[in-house]
Amino acid sequence: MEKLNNWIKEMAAMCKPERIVWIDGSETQKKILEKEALSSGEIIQLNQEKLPGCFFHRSAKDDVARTEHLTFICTKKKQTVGPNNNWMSPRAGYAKAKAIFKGAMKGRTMYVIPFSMGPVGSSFSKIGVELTDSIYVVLNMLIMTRVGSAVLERLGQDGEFTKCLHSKAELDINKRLILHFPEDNTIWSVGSGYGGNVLLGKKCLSLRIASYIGRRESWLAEHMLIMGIESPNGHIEYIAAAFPSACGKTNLAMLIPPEGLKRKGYRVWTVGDDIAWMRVDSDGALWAINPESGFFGVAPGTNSKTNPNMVKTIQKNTIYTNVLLRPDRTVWWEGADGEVPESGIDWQGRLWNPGMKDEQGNVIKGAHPNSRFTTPVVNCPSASFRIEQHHGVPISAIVFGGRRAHLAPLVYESFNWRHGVFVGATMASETTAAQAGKVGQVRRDPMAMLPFCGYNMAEYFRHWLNMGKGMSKPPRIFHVNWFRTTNQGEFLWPGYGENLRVLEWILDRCNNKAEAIKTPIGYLPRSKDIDMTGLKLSENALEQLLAIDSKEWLKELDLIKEFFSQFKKDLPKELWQEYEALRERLE
Ligand code: GTP
Ligand code: SPV
Ligand code: MN
Repeated sequence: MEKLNNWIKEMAAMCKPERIVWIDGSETQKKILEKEALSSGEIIQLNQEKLPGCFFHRSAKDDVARTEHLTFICTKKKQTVGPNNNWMSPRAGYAKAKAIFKGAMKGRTMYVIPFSMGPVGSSFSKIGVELTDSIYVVLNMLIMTRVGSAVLERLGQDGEFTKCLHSKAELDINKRLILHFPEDNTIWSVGSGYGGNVLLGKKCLSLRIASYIGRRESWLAEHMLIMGIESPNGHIEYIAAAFPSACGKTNLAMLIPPEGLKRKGYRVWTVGDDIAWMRVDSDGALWAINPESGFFGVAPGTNSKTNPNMVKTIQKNTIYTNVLLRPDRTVWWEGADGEVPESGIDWQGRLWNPGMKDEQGNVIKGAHPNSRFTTPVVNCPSASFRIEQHHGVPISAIVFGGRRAHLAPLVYESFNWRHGVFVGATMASETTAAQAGKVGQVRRDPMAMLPFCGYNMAEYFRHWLNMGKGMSKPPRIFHVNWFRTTNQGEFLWPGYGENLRVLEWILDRCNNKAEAIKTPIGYLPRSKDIDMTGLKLSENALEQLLAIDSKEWLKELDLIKEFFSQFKKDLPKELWQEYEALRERLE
């Protein structure tokens, strides 16, 4: 414990907190913290009859999403982080952040949160300790990670842990930095109080730092959901799927099978909705765990039709952030169940009525588009019984996907692992409210990891190629797109539960039970290969969803070339070969 204690002393000397409190993970301590946060106004208690154990929190107006432009990877050499990360030298990073951290916790308490990503004691798990001056962060970490004394015991006398330091400081966007020091296993985050910027076990540790460690230790840390699909004969197969932020991972991970499928009796088991750690086991297959123990899910659009399992999950012990507060102290957001409330307090704390407009004439939303709930996985009716199993689940298929109004078909299968890596590496998607900045801009987002890969993406692609060579039973790799639209901008595919129709084809392909046609981009189902019983789409919709426009794809190839070129000689030549082969097939 000497290492841990010395580090805490050093950080406290810099941040100057009034006192230091260790989080033990007990219910008693949690209650005390809730009381304190209630009395300071940091959280609001919701209607305890309707929403027992639930709280509400509003973050600062300019602190409502991850801030990628303020997120840095700090390594000795700039080359280590590649062209897609913001870089600083560790010396500059520590110095800049120190200036903000200095005395930032004056008059406040510094909480010490020992946490485990992954089940405590699993050889797969990683331990972190987060120091923070925010009770909101503590309460969220208690849901999202395994916290407390058991973790300290596991850490032992001088075990390895990720040193995570966070302070709200002044919540000033001009004094906000999210810094990663992979060479020191350290994260420093200052000036924010929201989500992925401050729950340091999530994107910072489990993706940016873990991806760096994973390359060294030969495993994968990915922005992926994990779900089990139990088929009518009772056999459960697992898939992992990478979609960029706010592109449907949470919804897919807990879907309810649609009416009408010819094969009845499917059941979905949720293992995770955001992050997967995957390694090759002694059977030569890829096995995955979800390192988290909670969901930090997007509120808007969540209702009993789109995601009935989540609606049930968030009825208790849930923290709601930046949603609309109703007069009866329940919550609402755009696309929630029931009638639009007649009035409420919006996410900015202002009186709100439906249809209100701002000076530019735009409708004012009650909830922020990136408003979220933090809720324990155990609340979820579809939670997998394998979550606490230390070996995780075997993965049959990897699915990449994005939000593309055009181009990408509903689903296609790659020819092999190497081509699958190319498909993942060339993914693109329209930006969403999950990151600060413009919404709806198409950007390349390889494996949905653009904002989360802790090192040079060219090396990351090489790591993926190598992982394939290490498996005797590699998962098959697919690409999906639920978001293709008509020229009028309407979604062609109904999505949500109906997505199981596509997953059914994917699993059948894995088991050599489904037909496909070979196209230049990969194997595609014919319209009749997708079970559409009980689902009526407009005429030709399925054909449009499965159409491939070679001219458009050739244009896309130019963008891919531009993207690949920035890696110069670092890009694995296999990916250039895949690029050339695709161009030839299209031409
Ligand atoms: P992060 O938590 O940011 O990583 O997001 P996520 O990938 O888990 O996305 P989530 O499932 O929360 O979905 C984000 C938004 O996309 C929500 O508003 C959903 O209602 C919407 N969405 C999810 N699945 C579908 C779908 O199949 N079709 C359509 N049209 N929209 C969807
Ligand atoms: C994402 O943006 O991909 C999220 C939300 O899952 S956050 O935790 O804020 O990163
Ligand atoms: Mn995410």
